Formats: sequence, structure tokens, C-alpha cells
Amino acid sequence: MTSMPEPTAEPMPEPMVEPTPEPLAGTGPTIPAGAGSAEPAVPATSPGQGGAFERRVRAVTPARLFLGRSGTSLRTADQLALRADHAAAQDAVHAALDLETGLLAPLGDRFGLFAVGSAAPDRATYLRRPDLGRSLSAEGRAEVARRCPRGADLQVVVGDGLSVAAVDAQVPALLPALLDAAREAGWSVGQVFAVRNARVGLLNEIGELLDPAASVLLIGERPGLVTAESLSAYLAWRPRPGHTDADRNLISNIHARGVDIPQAVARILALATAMRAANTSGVLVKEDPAGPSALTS
Ligand code: B12
Repeated sequence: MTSMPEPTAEPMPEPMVEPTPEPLAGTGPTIPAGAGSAEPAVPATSPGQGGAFERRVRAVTPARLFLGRSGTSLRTADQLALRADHAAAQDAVHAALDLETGLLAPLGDRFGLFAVGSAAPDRATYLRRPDLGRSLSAEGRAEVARRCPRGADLQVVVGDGLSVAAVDAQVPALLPALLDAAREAGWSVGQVFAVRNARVGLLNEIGELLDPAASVLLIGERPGLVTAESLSAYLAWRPRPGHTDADRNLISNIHARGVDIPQAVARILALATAMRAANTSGVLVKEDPAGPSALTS
């Protein structure tokens, strides 16, 4: 009986402990092509296969990465989540600002928050005519002029913008915190009001009408598929007709997975303080990379 040959003594490669970067896709089990199919075999992947590299990426972005797949398709759970987020984005754009019964109602009692309209008469027109969202309706202009004192150090305005969901989610906590912190910092604060069907360019008319030093417009951002609840604070120093985005600054991405309320308040006030120091706003004013405390001190 002949003895079996010894297995070839080829050295095994060292096992990889934590490959960098780890494979992103195509390393999972393979779904064989059907018998006689001309299609190549398609690897099936599922989340989690990226290991440490995937965890590192997930820690810095909520973007839809490493979703995995079933054959050539998204997995059902991911497909349903995508459709739900898309529906939320559409709802956020088309909803109406509700100061009477919604989440913003307590702000009416506490701060006298009231709403006026832009020159866009309804949501459908607003979406087609951004220019109309940049000025107040005639009645709105008259009401603001009647109810809001001129010449405040800081005038805060709430605009629905492209996401009412963002306003509902962020403004009930942000507005009181911002007004309190501004007063504590010694700013005189104007009568806050809301504008339906608002665009960022409204800041110019607010500046002309009320002559505040700093204006802050808290406005719903165009919703995406990560969140429909992201708010921006656009700031301008002594805004006037003819000013452009180059004369404005903003703190964006105020939402649960982005800039939180305390950070937003600190950054808004730090920017306003920097504008006051520079007597201007826009491209000549930058946030200090060392953080808001560096600007406010
Ligand atoms: C849409 C959009 C744009 C569009 C605006 C056109 C339009 N009519 O909507 C375009 C493609 C032109 C654009 C350009 C730029 N954008 Co932009 N934009 C956005 C986005 C996706 C949504 C903004 C939104 O919903 N605004 C609210 C609605 C209601 O406003 P609106 O009145 O309809 O539209 C005005 C604003 O969108 C404003 N705007 C848009 N971008 C910027 C950037 C700055 C610095 C300012 C002051 C104003 C501004 O311009 C519009 C006309 O006034 C945001 C992302 C986000 N998370 O907010 C980034 C965002 C606001 N943009 C950003 C940047 C950096 C820019 C650019 C400077 C990029 C560049 N290097 O050229 C330019 C500057 C614009 C300018 N006019 O000077 C940054 C701002 C970062 C910051 N904190 O300063 C953001 C947050 C994206 C990001 N990187 O995270 N943008």
C-alpha cells in the first residue's frame, strides 16, 4: 500500500486581523447563476460585512452606505425605509405652518409669535415662484410694521421655507433658548414673527422695514433623504434691498443628528457678535474654527 503524499508544505498567509480598508462589497456569499443562465453569479451582501471600516464610516455620516443587497436589488427593509423617507420629505415641503394648534402654538402664548404671509399666495405658487417668497404680502408688511418695534439689536423671524417639519421639530426648543441667550448676552430682541411661504431673500425687506442691527431667519431647509427636519439659521447684518447671499451667513443642519440646539444657539450668537464687531456680514465674516466661545469672549 502506497502511503498518501504529505500535504504540500506551502506556508499559509498570515490571517489579516483588521484589513484597512476592509472590503466594501462583493465579498459575501455568492448566489449562483441559474443553470444555463448567461448571467454571471451575483454576490449577495448584507450590512455589517464591512466590519471596522464600515463602523468608522457610519460614525461620521448617516448617508445610505453599506446597505447590502439581495441579488441586484436593495434589501426590502432598505427599500421601504427609502420610500418612507422620500414620503416624509414630500410631506415636509407641502405641509402648512400651524401656529394655532400645532407644536408651535405655545410660542404664541409665550412670545406673542404671530404669522404673516409672503407675496406667494399659496404653497403651489410658492414652489414655482421663489421670487414671491422673498417679499412680504402687502397685508403682512403692514401687520409687521404695526406690531414689531424698529431698531432692535437682534430681530428673529421664523420662516417655513422648504420644510414645515423642520420648523415644527426645531423651533419650539430653539427659539426660547435663542431669545433667552441673546437677552442674557445684552442684545435687545425684537418682536418675533413667522412668515408663511418664506425664502431667505426676505431678510432684505425685514431689514428695510424694521431696521434691526442683526437679523436671524430660522427657516426649513430643502428636505433630503437623511432627514426632513433640518433647519437653518440665516443671518444678515443690517440687511437692505439689493443684498445677496454673499452678504449673509448661515448655520445649517440644525436637527437631531446634526447641530443640536445648544450648539446652534451658541453659534448663532457667536456669528451675530462677529458681525457686530466687523460691522458687516457675509463672505467677510467667518466662523472661528476654534469654536463659538472664541468669538463671544
Ligand atoms: C439649494 C442649495 C443651494 C442652491 C441655492 C439655489 C436655490 N434657489 O435654492 C445653490 C446650488 C445655488 C447653492 C449654492 C451655494 N451653496 Co448651498 N445649499 C443649498 C441647500 C441644499 C438647501 C438650501 C435651503 O434649503 N435653503 C432654504 C430655502 C428656503 O432657501 P431659498 O430662499 O429657497 O434659497 C436660498 C438659500 O438656499 C441660499 N443659499 C444656498 N446656499 C447658500 C450658501 C450660503 C453661504 C448662503 C449665505 C446662502 C445660501 O440661496 C438661495 C437663494 O437666496 C443647502 C443644504 C442645507 N442643508 O441647507 C446648501 C448649503 C446652504 N449651501 C452651502 C454652500 C457652501 C453653498 C455655496 C457657497 C457653494 C459654493 N462654494 O459655491 C454656494 C453659494 C450660494 C450663493 N448664492 O452665494 C452650504 C453652506 C455652509 C455654511 N454653513 O456656510 C450648505 C449648508 C451645504 C453644505 N455644505 O452643507 N446652494
